[in-house]
Amino acid sequence: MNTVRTLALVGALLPAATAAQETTLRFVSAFPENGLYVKHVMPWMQKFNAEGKGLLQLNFIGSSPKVMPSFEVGTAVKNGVVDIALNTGAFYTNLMPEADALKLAQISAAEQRRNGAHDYINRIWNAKANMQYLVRFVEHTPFHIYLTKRIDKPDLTGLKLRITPVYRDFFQALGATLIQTAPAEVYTALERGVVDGYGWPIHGIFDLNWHERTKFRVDPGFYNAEVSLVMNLDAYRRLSPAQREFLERQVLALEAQNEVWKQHNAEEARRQAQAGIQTITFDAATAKQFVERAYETGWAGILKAAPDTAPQLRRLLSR
Ligand code: 173
Repeated sequence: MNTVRTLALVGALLPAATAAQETTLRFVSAFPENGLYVKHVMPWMQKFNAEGKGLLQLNFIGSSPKVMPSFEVGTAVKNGVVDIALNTGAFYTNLMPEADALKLAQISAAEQRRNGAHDYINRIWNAKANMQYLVRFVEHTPFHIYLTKRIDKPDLTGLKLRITPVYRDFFQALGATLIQTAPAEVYTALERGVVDGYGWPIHGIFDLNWHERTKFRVDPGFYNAEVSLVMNLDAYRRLSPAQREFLERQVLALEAQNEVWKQHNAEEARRQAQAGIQTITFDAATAKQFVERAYETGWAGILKAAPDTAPQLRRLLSR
């Protein structure tokens, strides 16, 4: 082939080769669209897409329950139906019991990168769920028990509580009757009196109007709410080094914002008080036992379901 023809050929191929370098990833949220997690991630996604032109783009397909049920998003990531999901481990325990262990972390996401927890999580997530665990963007956030009826000690006997796997072992130990629902079904369950309360983080109860049906919050909170971005492992491995480096930089920038939850959570607690939600508190010794019981029952559940990995996870995630 002569030089002129070779150059013409290279010229013809170049635009196509450049265009092929841009990859678009399908992004789904397992939490509702009008909720605070999607709102938190949207500005980040816009910046991602602005800076990633020609390299990597996120295409927001939508959220649960509209696009698919919350508890099916994990499987969609595993199978590659979705490339990236905004999700929490409690919604994909069907793939592996370890998914729900991240709520038990007592060290920050940044510390988890430093002490090897993040890499260990990825070993499990890669092997068992065909997922790359990209970034935890919610932390510093306790869960609470919210009730329509008053209790005066940590005893849920005779009460029906809405749960996800997050709360199952703890609420069961406290004597509750358990009813699992996705976030989208909590309001109706409260409205119809199907439940007397629910587990949920300190923030976000106004997003779907649950405050209208909530009379009490039990203090103290327990655990550490986890919401993360997870990616289909095949899609992750298909990325070029430049795309991976860009993605890594973007997710670290998202993680670097995690301190905002501290302030936000304090504001949400004030807003709950203003909405007339009363706090139920215990004496100091009872409160301490309550939180210890939460961790004991939580780890017992993970240890039983995943005896090979739970001890190491516990060492890496505990203080
Ligand atoms: O739906 C839930 O109560 C739940 O499991 C969860 C997990 C993390 C953040 C918010 C809710």
